[in-house]
Amino acid sequence: MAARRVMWIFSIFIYILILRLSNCFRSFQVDELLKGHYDFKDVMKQQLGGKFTVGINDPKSYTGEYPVRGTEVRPFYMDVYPVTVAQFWKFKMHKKYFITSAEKKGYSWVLANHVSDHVKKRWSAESADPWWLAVKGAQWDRPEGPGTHVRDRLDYPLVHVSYRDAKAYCMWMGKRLPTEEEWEFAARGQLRGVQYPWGDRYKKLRMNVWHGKFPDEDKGHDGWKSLSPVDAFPAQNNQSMFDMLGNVWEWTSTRYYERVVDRKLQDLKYVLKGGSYMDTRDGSYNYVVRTANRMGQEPTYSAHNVGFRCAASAPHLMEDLRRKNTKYDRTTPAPKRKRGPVLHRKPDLNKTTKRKADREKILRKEEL
Ligand SMILES: [Ca+2]
Repeated sequence: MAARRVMWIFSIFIYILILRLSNCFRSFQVDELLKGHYDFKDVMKQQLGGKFTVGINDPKSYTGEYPVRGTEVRPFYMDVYPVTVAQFWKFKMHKKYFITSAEKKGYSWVLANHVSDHVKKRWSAESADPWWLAVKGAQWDRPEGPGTHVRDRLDYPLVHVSYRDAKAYCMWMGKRLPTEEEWEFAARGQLRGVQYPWGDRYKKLRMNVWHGKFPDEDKGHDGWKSLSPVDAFPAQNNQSMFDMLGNVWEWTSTRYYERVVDRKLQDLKYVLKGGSYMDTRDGSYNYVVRTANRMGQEPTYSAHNVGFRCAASAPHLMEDLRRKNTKYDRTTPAPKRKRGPVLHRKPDLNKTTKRKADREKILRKEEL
């Protein structure tokens, strides 16, 4: 009896040992896979902040980007790229018990065109919008559902990520989500009030958007018919920020409210910025992709075109901002000039070359 018990304990010990060794081996494999992808994209850019305007002057817009309004942001840092698959994978390796909203719900939204027939039949359900499918098992490492993987997409933006997931990742990194104002400030660089990060005129091959008739055909004139790597296009503004517009929507920490509904009656939603590969540059299908545009979603929402990037406060740069404001702000009153004593002298008529009439006038006053 005692010998059997010892055998049981020994077997359990061997089983745990094998399990731990296989986990270690798997971690090593993942580390090898992520090497060269993880650190490369973990770069932040300093944004000095200051006064600027958010929104756009387009009265037809119904998303809340109109009217233009003045605001101010404090100095902060912003991720140069959206968070990539490799970065999040690293996070998941460290936080093994963290479950994303999509994993918890068991499904996430994927564009029907990107789902295989097999998955469509067995693993998906339609929604009110026929182009969206709720795909069972679609999550951060299975972007198009069962049978798909991200091993060859390590530099792609992370998708199927909710506000809650994004916030948890940023906190783990010692950062936070940007506010809507910060996001717009960083997108426009030094150019204020412009539609695109590079200016007001649309340019080809600068962002990943939809070309063609939605949802049947994406012609992929920009080279990409679905998601693209975060550095597929050159930096979009003069601050070297990549992928701000197009590719994936990005979560912010700003609450979203419909303008015409009482705020107290509205569900909790957060603002997403930047547009995605499913949106168009002119708004012919879905959203207009421009710096001011915005969308509101619930904190547990996740989809194939939603990602995020992180920000961090920079209070040590406040003095630099104050100095900049003093230098450039035209509303700052000019310093008063010191004036010397006023001297009251009698005019010397012999030395002046005034006209005769003036001379006579002065003489008359003196006589009085
Ligand atoms: Ca495209």
